[in-house]
Amino acid sequence: MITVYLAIGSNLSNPVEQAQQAIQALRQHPHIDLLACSSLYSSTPMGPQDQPDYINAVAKVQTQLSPLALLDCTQAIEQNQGRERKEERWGPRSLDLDILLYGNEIIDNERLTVPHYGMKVREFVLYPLHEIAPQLQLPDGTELATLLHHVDRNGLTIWQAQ
Ligand code: A4P
Ligand code: MG
Repeated sequence: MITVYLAIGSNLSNPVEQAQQAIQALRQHPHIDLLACSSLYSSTPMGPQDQPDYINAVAKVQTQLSPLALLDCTQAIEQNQGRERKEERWGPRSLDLDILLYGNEIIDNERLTVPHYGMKVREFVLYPLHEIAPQLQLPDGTELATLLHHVDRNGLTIWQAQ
């Protein structure tokens, strides 16, 4: 079994419900065990500012799925929740599920980059992750707690405590 951290993000079509539904989908998945989930956070948009605030959270799961099989699952959950892929970079979305960490593996292929390329600088990833994994070390040895010291909360607040 591999321990995996997933980032959940939504800013369209009732983001709180989107996040809760995604967590429920992970909980019910036959090949994924949900171990923990952070609170739901409200965050200001990274990227274009003319879009609604986001709801963000991080889930800790265990799975025997390969990285790409897991990506198929998370993308299927996105599709089920009405995700449309648009051209605009960092634009609004009903649900985004990103694989942050897959055990201690470093993965870099056409479909998957793990650790997630933006995770070290995104407050809406680091703070929820720290809530459920305060002792975490990244595969390169970086302490999560150290990263937090360098990243401003940027208005991040707990929307719904878990
Ligand atoms: N892909 C590669 N690595 C991964 C990974 N570790 N996890 C590939 C998941 N997917 C990965 O993803 C595009 C492709 O990335 C996938 O087909 C997969 O093969 P996508 O979900 O279609 O596109 P995306 O999520 O829009 O990608 P992008 O542009 O990287 O978006 P980001 O970086 O995730 O940013 N502001 C706040 N406050 N909160 C947010 O959650 N999110 C975004 C999206 C912008 N601003 C935000 C937030
Ligand atoms: Mg994504």
